Amino acid sequence: MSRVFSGVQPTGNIHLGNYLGALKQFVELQEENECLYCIVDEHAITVPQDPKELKKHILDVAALYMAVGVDPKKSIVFVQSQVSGHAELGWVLNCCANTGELFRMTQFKAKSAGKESVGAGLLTYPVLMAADILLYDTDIVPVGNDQKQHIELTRDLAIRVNNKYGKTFVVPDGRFLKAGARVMALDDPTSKMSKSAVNEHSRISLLDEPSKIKKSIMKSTTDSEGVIRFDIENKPGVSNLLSIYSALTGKTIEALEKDYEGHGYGDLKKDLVEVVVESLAPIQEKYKEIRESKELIDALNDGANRAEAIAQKTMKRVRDTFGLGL
Ligand code: AQP
Repeated sequence: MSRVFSGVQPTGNIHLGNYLGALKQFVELQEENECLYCIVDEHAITVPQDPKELKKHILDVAALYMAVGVDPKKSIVFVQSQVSGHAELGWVLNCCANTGELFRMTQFKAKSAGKESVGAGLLTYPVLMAADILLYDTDIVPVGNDQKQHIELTRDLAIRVNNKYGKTFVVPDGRFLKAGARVMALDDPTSKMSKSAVNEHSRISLLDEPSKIKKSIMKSTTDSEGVIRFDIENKPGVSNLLSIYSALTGKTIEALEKDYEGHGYGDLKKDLVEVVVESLAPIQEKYKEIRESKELIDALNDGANRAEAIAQKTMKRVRDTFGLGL
């Protein structure tokens, strides 16, 4: 049995990219592995957050995990800040990371672009992510493609410590899906779909109403060729719509290209609206039930206790490795 760890930031409602890139894997993996799924609230504060909204979003994301099928009886579902080992190991690993490698992270470059000054947490975010993963002796990290560089850094840090001090950390592997690993923004298919993008029509959130889903998909950027075929380089918009369609229905891209031979983009978009609305309806129904239930907080507290027990063992080993404490 492998140990699996992943997390999502409570920075807004989970969108199709988060779902297809990460959450779908969470559900698959929990059947045959020991899984820890975290709501990474300490990552969220690397950019300013409204405290009341953040607290609400933590529960929203937890309820969405469960609504898509993460079962808190099978998996450990918990909130990052309830286990102090994340911040503690984050500090230890900060002392092992080089500033040069952190400045090279593309996510840091993107989120700090054009700003005169940003919080130091934005720079060291990938180190905290490494701590999240290494704290649980994780073997597998199911994530979207955008996290590849951060997983590489996690592996580098683990190997660096193991080489210098002797085996301390398990070196994890990222797990990326073929379909859905990188869902692009609907208004700009050259950027990834993101919770924090200003244009709400750039994404489809799992809780969007059918009318909003329709508007976002019908407005989505395509091209002027008028032929429905998959070609990321020259037709990123149409390719993105085909990828979403394929990931939600299980139909291959080739089969979709055949189905839509001779059809216009309007037909593809209309059908995709139906596919998305139908796929999200059962998730939305379950979400409402779970979000209002008392069991949600009980499940998260129980998850935090179970995660804490694993984290304490790792932190004892880490303190011994680095000669910290008595
Ligand atoms: N567009 C995407 N396509 C596929 N996977 C994606 N993920 C994020 N965007 C896409 C995956 O979702 C998981 C959780 O991501 P996160 O919330 O921790 O952080 P993020 O990658 O920064 O996501 P967002 O939506 O872009 O949030 P903001 O806007 O707040 O930064 C990860 O596994 C990620 O790979």
